[in-house]
Amino acid sequence: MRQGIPYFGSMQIRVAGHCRALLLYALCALAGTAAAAPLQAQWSFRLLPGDPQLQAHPGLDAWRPARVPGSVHDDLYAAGVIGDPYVGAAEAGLQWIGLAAWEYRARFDVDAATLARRHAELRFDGLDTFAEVSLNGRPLLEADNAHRTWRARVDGRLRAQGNELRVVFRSPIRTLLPQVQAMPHKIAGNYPSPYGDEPKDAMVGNFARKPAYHFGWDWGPRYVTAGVWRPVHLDSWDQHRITDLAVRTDALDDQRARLGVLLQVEQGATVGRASVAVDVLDPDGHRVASLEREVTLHPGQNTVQLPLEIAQPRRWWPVGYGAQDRYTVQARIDGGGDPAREAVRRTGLRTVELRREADADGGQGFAFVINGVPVFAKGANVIPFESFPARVTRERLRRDLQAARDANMNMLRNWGGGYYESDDFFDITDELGLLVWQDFMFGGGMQPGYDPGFRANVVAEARDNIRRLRHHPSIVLWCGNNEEETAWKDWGHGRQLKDADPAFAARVWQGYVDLFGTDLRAVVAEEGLGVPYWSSSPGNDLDAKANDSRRGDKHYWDVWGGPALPATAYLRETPRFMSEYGLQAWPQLSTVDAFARRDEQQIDGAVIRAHQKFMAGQGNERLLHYIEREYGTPASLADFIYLSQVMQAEGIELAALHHRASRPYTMGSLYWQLNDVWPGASWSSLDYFGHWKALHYHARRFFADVAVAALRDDDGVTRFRLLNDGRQPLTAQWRVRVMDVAGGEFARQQETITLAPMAATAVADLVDADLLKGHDPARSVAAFELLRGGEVVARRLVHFVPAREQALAAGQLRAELVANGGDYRLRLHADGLVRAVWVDFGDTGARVEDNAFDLLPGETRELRVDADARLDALRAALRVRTLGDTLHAASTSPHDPASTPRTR
Ligand code: BMA
Repeated sequence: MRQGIPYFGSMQIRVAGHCRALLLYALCALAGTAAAAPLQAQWSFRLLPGDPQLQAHPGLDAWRPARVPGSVHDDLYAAGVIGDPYVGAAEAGLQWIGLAAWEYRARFDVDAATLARRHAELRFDGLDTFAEVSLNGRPLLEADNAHRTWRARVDGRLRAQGNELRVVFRSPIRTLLPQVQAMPHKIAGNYPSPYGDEPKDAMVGNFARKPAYHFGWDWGPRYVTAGVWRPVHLDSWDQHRITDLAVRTDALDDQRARLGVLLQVEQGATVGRASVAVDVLDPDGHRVASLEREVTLHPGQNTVQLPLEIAQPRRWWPVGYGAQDRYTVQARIDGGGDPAREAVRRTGLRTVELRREADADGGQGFAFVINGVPVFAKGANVIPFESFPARVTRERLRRDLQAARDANMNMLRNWGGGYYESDDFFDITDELGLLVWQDFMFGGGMQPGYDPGFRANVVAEARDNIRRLRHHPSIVLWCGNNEEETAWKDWGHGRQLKDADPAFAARVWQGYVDLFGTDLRAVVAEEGLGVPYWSSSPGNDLDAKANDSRRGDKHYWDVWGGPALPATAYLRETPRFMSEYGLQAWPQLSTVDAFARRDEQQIDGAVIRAHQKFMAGQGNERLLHYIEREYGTPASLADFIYLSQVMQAEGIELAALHHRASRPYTMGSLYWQLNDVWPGASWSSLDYFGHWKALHYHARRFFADVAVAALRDDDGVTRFRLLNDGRQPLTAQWRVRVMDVAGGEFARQQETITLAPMAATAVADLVDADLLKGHDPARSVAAFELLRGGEVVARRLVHFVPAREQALAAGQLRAELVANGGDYRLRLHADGLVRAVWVDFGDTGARVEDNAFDLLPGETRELRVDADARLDALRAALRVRTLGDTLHAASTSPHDPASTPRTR
């Protein structure tokens, strides 16, 4: 049966009453707001009367209940007007929503204390996008940027009862289309709409400051949504209020930290005196520094600087390098006592350097150095977590970010085609020690940087978001955009425009340079508290060449994209920092069940294609190209899913280990992509429901501090390297064994070695003949291992032929599930070589401690299984797949797991 997609919207509402006590208020203030209470209101929405869409959708001009924060798609879904936008092939039928104007209305009362205060302000943390706001019948503000915070003073405009706030959202397509269509030559957009709602030759997305992925991307649907997508606050005060609190680290060593606490204080119409106090609490909650000062405040914004010192400061470190200690800085003006006069930030003490060392041969490195320690960045790119961002809960973020850390990642790149993530996101990355590379929100194509008004809008957006987020120690880079420079220089965007209109092309490029070379760099320098700026990914900060393996960061898509080279091509691409590379895979069947009925589940079916966004649904052909080259032709959708995951995991592992083996020349490896925006095919390692694809289990091994890189290229040479990202040298044994797939070792070598810290150590380059010693390559496997105290701590297998030619027999795995006190154990025994074991307990909710691994002939492994279900139910649900079984499967039924081994 088709499962509904869970709806998270209602859990987002924040409750004002929880902010009373200072400590609890501190937690609220951590949400990035200096001082404000969320507006308590009854919200409704309707199609704006008179809108042309009314003809096709009569009756929608009647008010219906709405949720704020939210989106019009979610409100229409909750009202029963539309079906679930993630289920079936719903997209084509919902594009009218993005062409309509929507009106939201909030009715609210105001308490006496608020009314009695001299000043009041309504603050909108997110209006998506072209919005006209009115209060009690009078215009209040006009907004044109979903990424900005919009504020309006409402002094004297509130009443005790029956206030009415209205927000009209104009269709971004209809708003911008006339201006875009009037351009004699267009600038490059991203993904044209296949649905006819927007002309393919006049895309508006790059002219709107709205999440780019809403217009459709190659991993997600096109839903040009609208709405109040972040909370609305009502703030009130008398004399003055704190509008921002920043903590600058002026000096940091083991003995002391010198901090500059920067308070923004807004003062009313007359000059006044005030007392300002700051306390710093250490990670255990002990007060370690305090300061109180009398200041003179002038009408308008005042910056108050307070110097503080902390002795023996505790650093914030990325995971794997030390603790994630954080300090709490509390500020009060006039003794505090209400939200407007207090502010709290939780921050960490660390230094960040983007090290750009030049080589003798003209190359230039790209390495993050945190607290003086060069960190090899291991991780993935993050895309939005939903098409409708207000659905994303803190629990959801924690689930996927915890999974990133569990897979031994230490860095995530927040890609520029979405939105600036919530405070929750960064609070969790701070806590987990995940470094964040933060793009500004430009996902590709080009934008009207030649328009000073557009640039000013972006600068305001950048200032809002840097100020909101700059206390987070996890943020270590602000990057101008995703792929705009390389698109202009390498994909023909620049050349085509130059051919058509050289003068306009020059203006467009100058606008680009002004925006990303000058304006955003300046805002980051002014506001970013020392975090480095990088103009584009990939790039070398406006160097002549944008995507250069020898300089700066690199996106590499010759595997999967363009020429669709085999995964071994990864071994011949050695950049300074690989910020994107990827292979797709389908999510597991239970995730497919959430959007497709069983009778819709064919590889080439309409619903399956609707959830495969690469090249207008052609992604499955690309997947088959990779699967068939290495493994063979899948017999069913279930086989296709499994083989796509095996292919993705093995390919990305090869690349990631190569990057790590190239340390220190290469200093980072971020694959595309961590997560999903909806249930569908994509490059992610976590699916929409948080299930780990095979890749995520592999990542936990290939990103582990200590790992084995045995990398065999098509020329039959295996480079054997040992990786140690730890800060200490490590003495261990390496061992190489070569054996028949049915068992029987015919070569073995073992030696003790000391691995240097934070380094890749070369062991040997081995040609096939050295390893095979005359044995049949199709019947052989080599195991490269690292042992400590006799235990294998890391292993990588090398095969000498593609899997489809390897003598992998079926029925080589025996599985037994036994009860073990409160939990269960799964015993697996391999008679011969077993590749790509996939353990699946169906919908029982059982969790197995490892998955997606290989077993050597004669090997036994026991895995812990956490489950609430009974033993017989688990046994009935258990399916274990292997590559050998799948490649031998004759079954064509889409739901036969095809490969259940002998289970007891
Ligand atoms: C990269 C990204 C995204 C895209 C991905 C997969 O170039 O920057 O724009 O989703 O490739 O094609």
